[in-house]
Amino acid sequence: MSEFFKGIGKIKYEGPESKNLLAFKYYNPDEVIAGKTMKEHLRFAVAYWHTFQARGVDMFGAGTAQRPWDNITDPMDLAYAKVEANFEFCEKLGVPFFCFHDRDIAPEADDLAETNRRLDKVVEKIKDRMKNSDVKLLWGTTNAFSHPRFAHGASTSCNADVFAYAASQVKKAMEITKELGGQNYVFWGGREGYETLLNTDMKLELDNLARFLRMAVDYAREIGFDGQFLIEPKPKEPTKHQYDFDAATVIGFLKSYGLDPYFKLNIEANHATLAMHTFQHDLRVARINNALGSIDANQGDLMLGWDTDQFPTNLYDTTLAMYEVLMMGGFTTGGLNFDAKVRRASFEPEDLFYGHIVGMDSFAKGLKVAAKLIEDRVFEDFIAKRYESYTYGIGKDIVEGKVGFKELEAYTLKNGEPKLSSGRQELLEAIFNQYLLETR
Ligand code: XUL
Ligand code: CO
Repeated sequence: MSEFFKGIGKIKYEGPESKNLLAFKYYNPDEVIAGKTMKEHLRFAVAYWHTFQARGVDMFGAGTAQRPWDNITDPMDLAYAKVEANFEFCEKLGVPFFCFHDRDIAPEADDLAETNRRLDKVVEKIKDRMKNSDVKLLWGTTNAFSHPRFAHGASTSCNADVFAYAASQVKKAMEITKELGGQNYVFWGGREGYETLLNTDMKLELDNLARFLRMAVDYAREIGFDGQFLIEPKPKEPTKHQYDFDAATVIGFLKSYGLDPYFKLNIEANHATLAMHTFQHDLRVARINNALGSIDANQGDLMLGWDTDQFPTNLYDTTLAMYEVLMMGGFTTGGLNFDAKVRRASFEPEDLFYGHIVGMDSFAKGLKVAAKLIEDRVFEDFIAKRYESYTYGIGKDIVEGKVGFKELEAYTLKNGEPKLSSGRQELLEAIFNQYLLETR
């Protein structure tokens, strides 16, 4: 077995004082925080597409990536090499999971039968490699957006043959995800949206999307796939208007089609901010609806209107994300998948390590700070006090459904003008800063 990332050994925890750029400063896998090890809390995953497929192509130029497998020309040999590279990379970083699209792991052939045979071969190779590795599959998914046949969408295409093709693809991807012990299966509506209503039957497209998801639920039951189904919201890109706009839209959609018992959400930071929400907002919407399943850990550039998929470095965001995860009691099948790519100018293999290391450290630090904030009930006590008026008197009667408009009018006429308290946002931000700076 050849080594791809030569010169880079196992990345170790060296603590906050270390100056070693290829070491963790905060991610200490065995350190126990709030009853679990960091490794168990964070459940990091490497995204196959960004790490082993992406070449740094942009609208204005060709790929810039220099990768240790660039000399391999045969497409299947290249696919096998990337399997090796994936395990080597995850093992060196100590990342316990990876995630893939069907088309990331095996190249598409001219017909579906041959494409599926190729997939089977690579899956065998992955299974084989898993036998002597602790690295597992967090989730699998389908790429039903890159090929030109998906120009009008996949399950929301105007063409029923495309719906059928996409279904065949998801069927196979679900089978291989099961075979590899994948703990979740993700649906990101790649081109499930529209450009103009002048040519779009929105009602039929949404009904078909629901029909497609129902078929997936039925097929999972048939083959005994018990991984968690996840939908990943995104408001725009590639289509102008994606149907899975944000967490609230997806939850409403699932409920109106009776699909909510079968799906949770995979919340991606950069998708939330494209929808003009904070990352924490979409995590909170998912959490309070018992629908927070997993996270695509990245960050966007707030000055750019597209999905830049950068490695997460913003400690405010990672702390507030881990706050939501801890408040829901931690991940079960989900985890933190680095749906993140190095910048086009960061073209050397070691940049892949720097990106993941800073992402892992940022979330480890976020976990520590969030755990401390929760332990000290910093926000909980403040919030409980802020809403205290609903725990007695008229507020309690409102919550318990004991009063209506007539009683409330009588109450207001008797009590006069309400007396308010300050929201203390600045104070809370100062306390948050203090925890961020003082937690080691
Ligand atoms: C696209 C995106 C996808 C999904 C999986 O913006 O996030 O990579 O995570 O299809
Ligand atoms: Co994603």
